[in-house]
Amino acid sequence: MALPYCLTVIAVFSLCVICNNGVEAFHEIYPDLQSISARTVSKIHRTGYHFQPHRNWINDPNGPMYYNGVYHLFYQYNPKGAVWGNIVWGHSVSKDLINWKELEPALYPSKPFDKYGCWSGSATVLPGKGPVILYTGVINKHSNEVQCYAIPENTSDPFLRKWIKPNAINPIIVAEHNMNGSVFRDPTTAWWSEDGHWKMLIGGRSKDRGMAYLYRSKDFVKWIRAKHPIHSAASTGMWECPDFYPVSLKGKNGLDTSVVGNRLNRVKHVLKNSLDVTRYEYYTIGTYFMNEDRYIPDNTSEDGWGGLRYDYGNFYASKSFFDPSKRRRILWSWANESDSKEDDVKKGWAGIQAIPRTVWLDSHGKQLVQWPVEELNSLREKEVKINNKKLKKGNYVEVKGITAAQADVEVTFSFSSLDKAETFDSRWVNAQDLCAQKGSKVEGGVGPFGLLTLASKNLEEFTPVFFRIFKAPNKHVVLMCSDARSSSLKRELYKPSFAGFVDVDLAHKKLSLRSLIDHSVVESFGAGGRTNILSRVYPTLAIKKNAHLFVFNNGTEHITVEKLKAWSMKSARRN
Ligand code: DQQ
Repeated sequence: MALPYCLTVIAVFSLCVICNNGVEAFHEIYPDLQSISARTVSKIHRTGYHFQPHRNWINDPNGPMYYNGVYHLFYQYNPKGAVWGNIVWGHSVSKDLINWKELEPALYPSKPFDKYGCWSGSATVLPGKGPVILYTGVINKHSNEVQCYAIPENTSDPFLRKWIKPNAINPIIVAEHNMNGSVFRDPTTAWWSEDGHWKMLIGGRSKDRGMAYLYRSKDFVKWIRAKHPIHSAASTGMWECPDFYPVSLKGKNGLDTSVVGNRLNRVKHVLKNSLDVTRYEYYTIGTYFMNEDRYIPDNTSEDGWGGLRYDYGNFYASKSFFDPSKRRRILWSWANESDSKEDDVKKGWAGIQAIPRTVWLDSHGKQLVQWPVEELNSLREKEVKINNKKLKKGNYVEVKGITAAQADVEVTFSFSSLDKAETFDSRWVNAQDLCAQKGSKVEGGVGPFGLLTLASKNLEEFTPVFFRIFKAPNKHVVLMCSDARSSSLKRELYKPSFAGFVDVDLAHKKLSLRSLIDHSVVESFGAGGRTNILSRVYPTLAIKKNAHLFVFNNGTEHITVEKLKAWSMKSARRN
């Protein structure tokens, strides 16, 4: 890591501990707002098909699982207000991952070991026994964390409504005297190891070194910590919500968390950490050495701030699970608001979940690929198409005939040459800075071209999602942006120019893009899900029927909209 960058990380890290009032627990705390519930829930920016509860605050997805034909999604939830606090495990169930039924909270503070909060955790389905939830209980005001165990009261209740926390065994894990118990949380789904143990990870930190502790158990109740963490990385700060799972080297099928196939060279492992310091996540792909209790990232996978990200936008505290009914691994994530706390209190709600994504290893084995679960397509209606439409520099073409505020659009762009690509400056290492410098209106060679989502009629407001192609000495560099800077006329909003580079083969001179547009969220998948960006935006004009969708090109090279399909999206049932 270059020295100035390293110093910035240390500075940000120290600052965060200070600005969190010494409580190293990340979420901003507004004691006065925690228990204020709005009388009415504002609908303007509420989503039509992204998951959110009927009111109040949510954050991390917890314990997603499929059990007896039902998908369960739990989530960190404040039942009393629209800011973080009073945290319980909200609970919703679904048959298709899209339409949900909201139930009573599954876990709420009720015991000395979780009196100050039931924080994040995971579910493991024990063969022949049923699901067990491991979660973090907070035992005092200083945010001291222990790990707790909960099981369904009645496994034959199809919705597993009630959960019990046996007194005799809880808490099942406490931090040892040489560990910092206020940075010790978020147990993963456990996996069964050939050496006769269940194993799972807990996120932590030692000084500013992020780490994932490994614990093992024969009976799921008595857990012993391995001598060393399964993995750690210097200067990354607290690792929240670690996730660890196998991916197949061939094909898109997901694998059960207990599959270990390194020896046969069929399986790689993924370790994801959510970095508390900056509130973004990164993952590595590597090898799990079961007997040594170690995970080592491949040398093609950067381990730290510059690492690969599931999503280069607003996407945090994600968690995956294996869905045995369709043999796929599914990824959930929290997308926070970007408006002010005061706005959230007025709205009466805050936080959504990204659309669940199927995740698999790319055929070259160096990165993951993600795509919205196929069930989402059941909400599509009213399809419109554009084929072979040429876009010259400065052309904006409206995609008419759909509800542009609640839509799904898939488009493939092509170009006949890359000769006009702008020269790439090797100092441009930060995609987000580059996107801020070269926004959608800044003329380029090949690109910027893409979609203008949630646009007002005269483009006073719009969120462009676009590509720009550069020429580096031995390759082309593709930048993908989802730029919120012009998304709203309202000023007091966080409007980042989110961006990521796309590792894609341009031999066919084509690039594809899919955007899920849903009132205050634009969730985009570049090049078939190789680079993804979720933006939260709050238009004031481009709302409901006044929202428009365009394709555009502001590069000198002509771009062809080879094939575009867009759909109005029905609303999901959520109660
Ligand atoms: N949110 C939870 C913690 C977790 C954090 C508390 C991540 O368990 O570390 O609501 O957003």
